Amino acid sequence: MAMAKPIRLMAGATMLFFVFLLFSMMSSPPSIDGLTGPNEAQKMDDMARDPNLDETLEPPEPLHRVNGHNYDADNPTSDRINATLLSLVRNQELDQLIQSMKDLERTWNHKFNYPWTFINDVPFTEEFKRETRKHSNAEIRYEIIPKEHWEIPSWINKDMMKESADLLADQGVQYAHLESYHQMCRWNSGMFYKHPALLDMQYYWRVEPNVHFFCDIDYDVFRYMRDHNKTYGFTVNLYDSPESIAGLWPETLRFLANKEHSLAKPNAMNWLTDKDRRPEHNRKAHGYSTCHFWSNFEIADMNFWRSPEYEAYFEHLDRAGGFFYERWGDAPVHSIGLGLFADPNSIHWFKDIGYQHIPFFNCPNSPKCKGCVKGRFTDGEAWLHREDCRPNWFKYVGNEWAVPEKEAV
Ligand SMILES: Nc1nc2c(ncn2[C@@H]2O[C@H](COP(=O)(O)OP(=O)(O)OP(=O)(O)O)[C@@H](O)[C@H]2O)c(=O)[nH]1
Ligand SMILES: *[C@@H]1O[C@H](CO)[C@@H](O)[C@H](O)[C@H]1NC(C)=O
Ligand SMILES: *[C@@H]1O[C@H](CO)[C@@H](O)[C@H](O)[C@H]1NC(C)=O
Ligand SMILES: [Mg+2]
Repeated sequence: MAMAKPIRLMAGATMLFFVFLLFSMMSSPPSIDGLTGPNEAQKMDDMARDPNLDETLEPPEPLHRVNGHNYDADNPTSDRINATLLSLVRNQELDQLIQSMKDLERTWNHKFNYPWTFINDVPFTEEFKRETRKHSNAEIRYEIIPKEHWEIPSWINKDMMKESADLLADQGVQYAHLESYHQMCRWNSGMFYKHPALLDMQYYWRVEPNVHFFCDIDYDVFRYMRDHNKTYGFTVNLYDSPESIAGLWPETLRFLANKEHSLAKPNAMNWLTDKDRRPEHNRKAHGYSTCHFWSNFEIADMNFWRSPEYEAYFEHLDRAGGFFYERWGDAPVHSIGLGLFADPNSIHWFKDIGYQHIPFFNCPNSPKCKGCVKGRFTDGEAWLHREDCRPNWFKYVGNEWAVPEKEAV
């Protein structure tokens, strides 16, 4: 049905107002079975000590290592499992991607030779293929995203999207008007693991252009995930910009109000809903702490994203429209999904993987690391230290790498 432009705009504005009304009403959310807030008595202090300063060697055995030719690139019966290094990347990010490749090949993959999968919404250039091939002995796959996985869904109203972006930009939300950024966040939230080229894969290590890896890793991290029953691995845990996700938690609660969706037992609900440490963030995000695993680094099992629980959750969020009317990131969406539907014990802090995506680091205290300052969280402005949410993760879920009580300072 064709509508005159002013009428369409007015209709859009009315809908927008309605959505905001809903969001503001959601500040007293419906009650959910099994939803327990943090214990008021446990007041959160900052970490007494930074666990990155503890001497960090390797995680517990079993660890699977190079032994003779078992990980040679051309070994058809190698010990590699069903896993790939994975990068969504644009042609113009070639140099930055090569930076990331060099670091990861030097510190880990030249030993294990896991395949790389590069994915793009447009075809890779010959130059991109030629240059990236120079930096790994492993197989490299170049894939295009199916249109229907990337394009803005039909139920999204473009006028409303534009007006929402204006409002978000007024509140200082980065990339509010960049449509491709919204598409990227949605794709990373609920689409990437459906790519036909990944259907025969179980584990992935997400790598972005222009990240740094600092420490030699001498065991197969994918085997570590499998042998230790891990679903998800992270390095950095942060607070999010509440303005970019004002409706995400209310929409999550609406999803959970349907009793068919049962939470994992145990789960990380108290980490998701902490309001002691940054009360303002929790208030602006309507009950979500905004704590999330920083998803530019992920080592994870795609079968979790493929599970009925997560799939239903993503579908619900996608229909709600917040990837486009707000700027829901894949980091909070993944993190909430994990917090609700994964056993927290299956989430692993890769404390030993030295990592930087500007402006944050994970830098362990280990002789295997070069080029980062142990315990440094950021090299940016001092206020960025407030963005560290690891203290909440360690408080509520624990830290399997912690030194025994008596040794702690
Ligand atoms: N092919 C393709 N890749 C994209 C597009 N937008 C983002 N990406 C990739 O998605 C990942 C995240 O995008 P970034 O622009 O780094 O987003 P960010 O990390 O939130 O922002 P920065 O702090 O600027 O790095 C990167 O691997 C990008 O290369 C796009 O439109 N097409
Ligand atoms: C790899 O993992 C996928 C997803 O779990 C599975 O469908 C496939 O059969 C696995 N392939 C092998 C060789 O194990
Ligand atoms: C992983 O799970 C399997 C099957 O449930 C179990 O046998 C094994 O002991 C677990 N391994 C670890 C390290 O927890
Ligand atoms: Mg980035």
